[in-house]
Amino acid sequence: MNLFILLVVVLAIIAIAQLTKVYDLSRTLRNSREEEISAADNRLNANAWLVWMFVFFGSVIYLYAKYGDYLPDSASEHGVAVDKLMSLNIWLITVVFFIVNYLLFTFASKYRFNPNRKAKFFAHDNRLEMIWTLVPGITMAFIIVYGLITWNSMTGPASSEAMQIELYSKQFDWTARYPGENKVFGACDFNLIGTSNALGMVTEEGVAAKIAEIDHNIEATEKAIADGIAKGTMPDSYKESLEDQLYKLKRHKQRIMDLKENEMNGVSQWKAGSDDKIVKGEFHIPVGQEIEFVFRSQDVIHSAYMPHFRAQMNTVPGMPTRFKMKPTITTAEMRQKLGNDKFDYILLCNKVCGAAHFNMKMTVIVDSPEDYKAWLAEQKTFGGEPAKKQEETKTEGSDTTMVVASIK
Ligand SMILES: [Cu+2]
Repeated sequence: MNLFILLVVVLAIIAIAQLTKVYDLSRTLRNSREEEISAADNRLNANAWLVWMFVFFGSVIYLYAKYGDYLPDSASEHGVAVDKLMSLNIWLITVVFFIVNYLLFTFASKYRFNPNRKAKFFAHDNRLEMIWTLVPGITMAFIIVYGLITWNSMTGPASSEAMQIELYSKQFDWTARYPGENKVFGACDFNLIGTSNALGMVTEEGVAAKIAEIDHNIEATEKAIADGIAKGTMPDSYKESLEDQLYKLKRHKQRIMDLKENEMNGVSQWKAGSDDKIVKGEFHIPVGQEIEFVFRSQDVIHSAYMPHFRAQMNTVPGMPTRFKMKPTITTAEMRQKLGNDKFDYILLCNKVCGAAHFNMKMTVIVDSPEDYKAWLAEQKTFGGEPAKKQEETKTEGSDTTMVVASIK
């Protein structure tokens, strides 16, 4: 089918080229020059300009009417200001668009070639220069200042009442983390990232388990090298690659040994993590409560985009970013407002970050404070039951407990 369309297009181009040639030839036969255009042709072109102007304006108005309100009312407090700023800009652009295009098309039509008309010529006019410099200049300055004021109020520091939620991005999903009762996020470190610990949460058990895993690998690699040397059949290149692997394992272990246990608000960040709640697929936030999102990324730059709250922020590996907002409409209220009981707020990735970028999303549920509390209470903590876990680590083996003791 595609090939067929391509063929038709190519044939059409050839046909047009041939027709032009025939037209040129007929002019030569008639003894008229190419640049001599008849008054009838000029009239036709001038009218075509006007027809096209109406088609163009009509399509723009149609698109505005059809897609102008592509999002429902803002569901966050700052979003109202964003919408106001956006509407003002759209109005200005629309007015300028219609004036400029009206002049462009009507002048082209009205001032078509007329052998009896002579163009007025003047080299310079100070008043005109003033008008077309000052009017756009002042308008632009107004837009920029208004935009900056809105931006600053949106991105300023969160108030002391704000609760924090971490949104963690990686190819290709989102994870939300809530600090527990102590209101402190547990420490994270990329050296501890693994299949069962996607966020790289640092806890005593986590550190011990990772070191035990690395020790096991070091032992196996050392044994492979020793065996190879003993047998005398190991190629040099293979030995080198094993040694390289061994070096990397030891360096990884050292990095974990170097992790320092920091305190925050009087709570050890290694212990703070065990009551953190980690959720996937969907996360809840309470209506009317200021929320400060902290964004982190594991791999590449993603962008956390919540269109219904008019919120967007890049998530950058190695550099936490923030965004504060206060949701004002619960999911239930918005469903009622839109008459759509399947409606859900959404968190999307708005940066093309790889093959499954399109699928990187998470549902956001805005609850009443009571519902939110009930939901949060149901979520499991990272450490499960901390007391029980510590018991297990102690009975597992004395060497891992010793490693942790030596780091501390
Ligand atoms: Cu992404």
